[in-house]
Amino acid sequence: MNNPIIEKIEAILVDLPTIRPHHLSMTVMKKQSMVIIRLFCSDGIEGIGEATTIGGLSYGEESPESMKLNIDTYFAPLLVGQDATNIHKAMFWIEKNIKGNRIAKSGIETALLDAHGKRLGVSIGTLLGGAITETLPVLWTLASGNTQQDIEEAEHLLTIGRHNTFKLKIGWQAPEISIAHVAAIKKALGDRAKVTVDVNQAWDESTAKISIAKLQEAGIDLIEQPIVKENFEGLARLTKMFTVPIMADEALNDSADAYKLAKIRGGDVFALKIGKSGGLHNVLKVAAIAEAADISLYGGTLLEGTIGSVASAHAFSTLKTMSWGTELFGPLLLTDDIVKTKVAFSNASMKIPQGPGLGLELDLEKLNQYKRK
Ligand code: MUC
Ligand code: MG
Repeated sequence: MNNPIIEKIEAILVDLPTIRPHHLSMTVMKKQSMVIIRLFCSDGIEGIGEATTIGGLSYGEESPESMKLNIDTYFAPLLVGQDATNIHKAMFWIEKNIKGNRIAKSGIETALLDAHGKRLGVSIGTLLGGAITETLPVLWTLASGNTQQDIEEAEHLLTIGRHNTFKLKIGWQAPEISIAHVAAIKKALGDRAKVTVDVNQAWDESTAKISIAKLQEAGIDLIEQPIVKENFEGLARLTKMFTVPIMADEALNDSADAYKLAKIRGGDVFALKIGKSGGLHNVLKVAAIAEAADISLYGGTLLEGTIGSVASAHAFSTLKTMSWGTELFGPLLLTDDIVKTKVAFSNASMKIPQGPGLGLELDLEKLNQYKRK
């Protein structure tokens, strides 16, 4: 009997409003734009995936619009007619013919895995070799742009028990203002919460040296990507200089980056993201290099909605230890969703859906409502 083939791929631009403006060093988000992928197979099975970045072209080289265009023009013709059950072969074919475009590749691989999981009646975690956990710790990012509002937001989330770790997005103001903001929040929350910061590459190395010393003094738990992504040696120098752990985010994409960074210990922690690495299998290769180098793991996000966040969660659930937890809170930053069953977040963690594939079902009415017209 012949295996089912991929018959059609649709890439749909979806814009969902955020619950409040989200301030990062490179942009202020008032909505999230995602590319939702529908992959139809000849056995009647549909797989779904998500390709999402942050702030148009402000985070990286792929924009939502370029991802849709490239999926329609290049990915789909390569995939239509291919065996829908052989994910490695389909991704190998894509890799051979398409350079870069890692976020789009991740969305496509997610849709292939979702379809195959549905076909076999198993979750993506099972397809990847088996999940070690069905829940993952999830922090919340405070980024309203206002210190007092951030404190109130954190207090509320601590009271309802939804989160106990907060990441602050800094670097969009002068370093002294950023540090005062962080110190005020840490002082208000005290030992009741862990506080981490993400500078998103905003400082040069000498500013980072001065500023991280002050953040360490203020009791901050983790410093994420303080300097430009290309400065690997700088990350290594900062890692050596401070007790507070330094995390590589934008510097780390695929396993080649992981290898180079691990060799010079450019970070105590690696931020894993399926989009940065070009998919779920690739992110696990990055994790393997980190594990071999005794570098800790953190489950990162590109602020994906539910589909991308759950895909990430399935990959992360197969890892032995995620010492720094995850930031898969993307769905909670959005006012609405395009899946029927929302993911449950409580006790500072998320419950990973265990149904076949991703364990999610698209809400076609909502998809149509938020689809870019
Ligand atoms: C990033 O750079 O880590 C993660 C949380 C958040 O608010 O933004 C992201 C991206
Ligand atoms: Mg980051």
